[in-house]
Parts: sequence; C-alpha cells; structure tokens
Amino acid sequence: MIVRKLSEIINTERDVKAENGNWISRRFLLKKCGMGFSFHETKIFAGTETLIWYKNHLEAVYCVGGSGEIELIDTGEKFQIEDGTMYALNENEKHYLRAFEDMRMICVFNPPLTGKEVHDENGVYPIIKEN
Ligand code: 9YT
Repeated sequence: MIVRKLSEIINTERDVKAENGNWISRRFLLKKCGMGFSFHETKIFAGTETLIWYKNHLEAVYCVGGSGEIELIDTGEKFQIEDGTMYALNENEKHYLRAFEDMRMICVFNPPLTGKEVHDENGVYPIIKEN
C-alpha cells in the first residue's frame, strides 16, 4: 500500500513548477508506482492563461477549490470550472485553462506521467518510454 502526504512532496522532485509560473503540480503517483495512471494535485494561479494539449495522454481533472474556465480551441466552447466540477479530456482536446482565482485541481493521467515531462510550446507532454 502507498500512503503519501502533501507535506512529504513539497520541495522534492515530485513538486513541479511550470516554467511560465502558471501552475505547480504535486505528483502523488507516477508511472513507477505501477498503478497504470498518475495522480497529481495542481494549483493554477489566479489570472493565468495556459495553453494545454495532452495529445498523448487522457486527463481527468476534479476542481476542489477556486474557479476558472476552459476554452476549447477547435470549437470556441467555454466551460466554467469551480469547486465540485470534473472535466475529462477524453478526446485530447486542445484548450486554454484560465484561472479567475487560485484553483486546486486533482488530476489523473493515462498513460501515467513519469515526472520528467515538460510542456512544449503547444502545451503538449511527450510520451516517455522509461519509468
Ligand atoms: C489542470 C492541468 O492540466 N494543469 C496543468 C498541470 C498538469 N495537470 C500536471 O502536470 O499536473
């Protein structure tokens, strides 16, 4: 059994900060944990806009604090996100994520992240073969 506390993750290599400063992601479970998915808590900072396109991954996100919106690039559709809202990028939708307030998001990735991925200029995480 794996038990992990946020306080054990903060300021370790599992505590990942976006290069543009828009978010931080605490990785509770990564590929090497063998669960078949990775499990993160992400804080998205108020006033930020992030272009995200997980074309290699499926991601589900549950907002447990704050508010913001998603805008899908292909259709222009907007979805309001607040405490208690879940969204799943089941078709690898390219989108903007805008935070109106600091947002706390619980995120699951399939396939799991290894922890070494970095968003490229399109907000894409590459597939990494090793653990
Ligand atoms: C909600 C979202 O996709 N935020 C960007 C960070 C990402 N979830 C991660 O690496 O944890």
